[in-house]
Amino acid sequence: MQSFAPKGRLEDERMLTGRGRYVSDWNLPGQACASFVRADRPHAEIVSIDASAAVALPGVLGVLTGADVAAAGLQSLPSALPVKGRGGAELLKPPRPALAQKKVRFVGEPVAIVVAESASLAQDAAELVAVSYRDLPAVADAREALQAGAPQLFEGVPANCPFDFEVGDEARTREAFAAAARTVRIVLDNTRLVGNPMEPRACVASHDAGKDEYTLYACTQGVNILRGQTAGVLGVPPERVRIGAEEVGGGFGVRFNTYPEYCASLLAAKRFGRPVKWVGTRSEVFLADEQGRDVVQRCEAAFDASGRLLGLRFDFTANLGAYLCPTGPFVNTVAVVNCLSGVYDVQAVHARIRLAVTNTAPMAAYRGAGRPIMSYALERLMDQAAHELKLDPADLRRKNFIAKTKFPYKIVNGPVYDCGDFGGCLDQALAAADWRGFEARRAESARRGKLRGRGLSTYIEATGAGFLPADQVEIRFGAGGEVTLWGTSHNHGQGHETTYAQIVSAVLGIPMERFRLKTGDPATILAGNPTGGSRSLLGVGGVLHVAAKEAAEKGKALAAEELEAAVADIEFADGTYRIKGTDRSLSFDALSRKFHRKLDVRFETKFGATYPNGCHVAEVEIEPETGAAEIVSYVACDDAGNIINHQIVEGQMQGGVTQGAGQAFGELAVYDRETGQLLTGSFMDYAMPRAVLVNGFRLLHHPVPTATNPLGAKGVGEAGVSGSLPALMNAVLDALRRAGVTHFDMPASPARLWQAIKAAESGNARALALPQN
Ligand code: MCN
Repeated sequence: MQSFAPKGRLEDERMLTGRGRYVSDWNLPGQACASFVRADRPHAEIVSIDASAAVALPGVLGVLTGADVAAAGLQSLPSALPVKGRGGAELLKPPRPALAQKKVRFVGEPVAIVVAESASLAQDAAELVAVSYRDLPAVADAREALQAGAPQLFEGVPANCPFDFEVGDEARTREAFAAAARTVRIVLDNTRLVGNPMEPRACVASHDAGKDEYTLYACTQGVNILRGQTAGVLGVPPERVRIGAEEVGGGFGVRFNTYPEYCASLLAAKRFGRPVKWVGTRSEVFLADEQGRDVVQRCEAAFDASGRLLGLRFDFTANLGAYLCPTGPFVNTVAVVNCLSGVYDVQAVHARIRLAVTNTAPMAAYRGAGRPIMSYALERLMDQAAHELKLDPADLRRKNFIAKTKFPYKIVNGPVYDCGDFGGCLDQALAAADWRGFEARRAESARRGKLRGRGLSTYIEATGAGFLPADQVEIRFGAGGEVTLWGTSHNHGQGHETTYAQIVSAVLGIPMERFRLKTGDPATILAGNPTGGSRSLLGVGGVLHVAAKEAAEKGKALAAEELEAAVADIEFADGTYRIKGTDRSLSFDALSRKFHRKLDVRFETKFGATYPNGCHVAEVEIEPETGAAEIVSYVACDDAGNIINHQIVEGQMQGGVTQGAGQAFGELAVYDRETGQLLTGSFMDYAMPRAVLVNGFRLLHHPVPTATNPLGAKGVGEAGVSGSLPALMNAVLDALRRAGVTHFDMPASPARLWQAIKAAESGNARALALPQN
């Protein structure tokens, strides 16, 4: 496909000159402001709420609590899972009210909404709301929550386990392990993270009493899921909820679902007859945004004597927090096992995943949404196996890859990989990383007193499925030659404005500068998926590509008239209609200006899953005296199929790898075992990654175009995380092994690395890892 890649991104000028309108920039006439009273303890009965002092403050419109939510008939926030668990059991769905009713279950849970003339007044008034509690014992750790005698969060969720999930072939896996020459086992802590988009959550909620219609401007990854979920909570048909959004300052998965604060703000707008604006703080991001990961992973592999993989077995415990988010159960089950056996040709595979509720913030998707759980398990296990079997980690992987000739390849639990060349990707990455020269570099680092380690990962992940059945787009042509693209997956950093324009421009020949993208305008409602699962390009971009061709086809008759020829004699290529065999032509651009709006198209279809994959090779250096670690080389060779915009793809890969590095080297959300308080509730205690963390970045491409969408593209938005997390931690452990450490869990912060090295010196080789039983 011909492509017109611009310099930079179309959206950059607007962003860089401060013309982006974020949710907190949005204001409605007559709006009031909200502040939330939040639980200050992890588990308690609410004895009473006294809002009289708050309400008495001049300028306070009122205070709503869980009782008001119940009286107004609001429904529980939703949660769903399209599969059954062990023994055919359904997901147990404990209710989650927009404001706490009877009990609070995590620190930060919204208990009351206070509405006042200004934000500061609302905050002052919130501090005057007196909530009296009767404390209950709390549990923050998922494994402890599942143990007998643990504090129980919900009557309807026995043993704190709302779902027990399994996939694969248990009997065949048991046989494979029984027949194995060697087995390898590790237990890993896939740590808890806070998403932390740049823009804290915010909303402007209003209610039109005449039409009984709600409007919500909110930080969102796409309006349709938010609209459906919010309408469900309000108990009205989706048509009565309008969702709007322009700029959204990052999503990372935690801006996908509706939130209690949005629903409570809409209720308050209706109750007080005024628009209500709420702008959250960074502290509220830490306490009450959906969080990510927090899975304990028991992983086992069985091999024959030559290192051929015979079977894989996984047993995971996932911490879902105090309530089930709409996507929490899905992300921690189905999304984890979409690539259950990774890039390996093995069918004797079984996985069990137990979900647990605990007194912590609810969990949902975080960049990778389940896939980094699986890639981390598999790729740490493969490096561990190479170490124990005394094989080269690259050779072990190559020996077990699904061969290029075996696609389409169905994995044991059903998903079908469309295409790939895992060996080719590996070879390209190894060559760029100078795999063979590593021992010399290790020796050179040692001369400088540094521990050098190398880690590999050959990941695969699923992109593209999407929750909703179709993606609808619209292309509108204006009189001045401007083109407006309409879609449903929201652009919150991924550069959609640029790449979508590129795709349509390539078909119709209209310069990209004349394109605009609209995704969050309540005036135009299209069916389709939000941004998630790295599917916007192949899902929405793919449909736009077809829609652009439809527009060209639609214009053929008009072009024939203009050129005074028969339609059958008109051909279209590179944005131009031509009478076959002549030099008489007319550009689509000229035609669309003349007949503006007549060539508009609305088109819908859906393109399905495809599997980006790649090989990442990391080298790290650790200073044993301080524990300071540095990534000294990073090579990522990825198969993203055809690439539409290299600059954006490289940005996405860098972002994903850096996000993996954040988890590997510093980020960690810690709840205190005794008090249930979030100990890492600010950037003073929670180590966000910085750009300097990732050095010597080299990005390579090994495209194997997919036939599952017309662009031949695979997703890239999350791939960097799936590849980097295991590669980096494999490199860290490889370095630590030189100091006698045998097991180590994230994060590889200086303090933890130093402690692990010191503990190994005293004979404890696995002091900073979970017990391996
Ligand atoms: N692209 C391309 N060629 C390809 C694949 C993609 O040119 N073969 C381009 C696309 O056109 C798009 C970008 O790369 O501009 C990412 O595309 P895609 O892989 O389809 O992913 P999405 O756009 O659906 O983004 C979702 C993904 C997810 S799920 C999370 S989480 C995430 C991420 O993207 N959150 C982000 N990247 C983020 N980047 C920023 N800046 N902020 C976030 O919140």
